[in-house]
Amino acid sequence: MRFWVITIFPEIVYASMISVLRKAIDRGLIDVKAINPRDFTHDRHRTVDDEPYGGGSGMVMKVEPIVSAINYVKERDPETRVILLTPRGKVFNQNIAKEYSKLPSLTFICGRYEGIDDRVSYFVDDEVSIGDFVLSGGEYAFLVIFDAVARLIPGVVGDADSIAEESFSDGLLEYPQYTRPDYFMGYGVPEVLRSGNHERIRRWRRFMRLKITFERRPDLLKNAKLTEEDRLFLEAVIRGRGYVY
Ligand code: 6GU
Repeated sequence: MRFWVITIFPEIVYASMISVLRKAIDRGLIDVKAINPRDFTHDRHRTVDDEPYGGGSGMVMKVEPIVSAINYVKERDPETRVILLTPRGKVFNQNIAKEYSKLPSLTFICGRYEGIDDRVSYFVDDEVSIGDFVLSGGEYAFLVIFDAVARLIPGVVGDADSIAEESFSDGLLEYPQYTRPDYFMGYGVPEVLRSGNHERIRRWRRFMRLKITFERRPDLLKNAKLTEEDRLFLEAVIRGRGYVY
């Protein structure tokens, strides 16, 4: 899968390609290329920003260098989906990550400074935000989305089961994990996990996922895929009966 990033800070993008993502790049599963809008300017100072019409503080990113960069990418990769990273966009989530991971190519536009000339929006397919807070640049939003999407591409993360089981893949938070030692500062590992009884362990993990989701993110339960067993577990959680199954 191809990722293009339109950014005046290509070094942020390239310096972050480490660990799992670096290996995926080296193995040819994904390809990342940063395109600098400065390379599409024609003045001596390679100007990518200017004062806002109507006045006000800060600078605004100019439309021409960004649209020239989009056109450069589209000429080389016509099937790419162009995404503007902006706090105004649709909020990114695991469903969007899944959708993007099935596409052959994505192009992300990272805004900087106080904003970007609004006319850029006529040249993009989607506008996406990563949450209700303000970042100084879209580069960090790109890194978040890139990690979430890339790890869904077959082969990028070793164990397919670990992806299927983890938080949000079925709308629930993850169950608690433990490793040695059995006791740490008086805190033990739940007995059931050392029982060797795989059915009990499965039920306990499912129960804990439902309990933790109910306690911390009840909003997620609305869209979760629940079985008959899940409903019994949830009822026990709601009545405060603890782990009874
Ligand atoms: Cl995509 N960009 C910026 N600058 N800030 C954000 C964001 C994006 N998503 C949340 N905050």
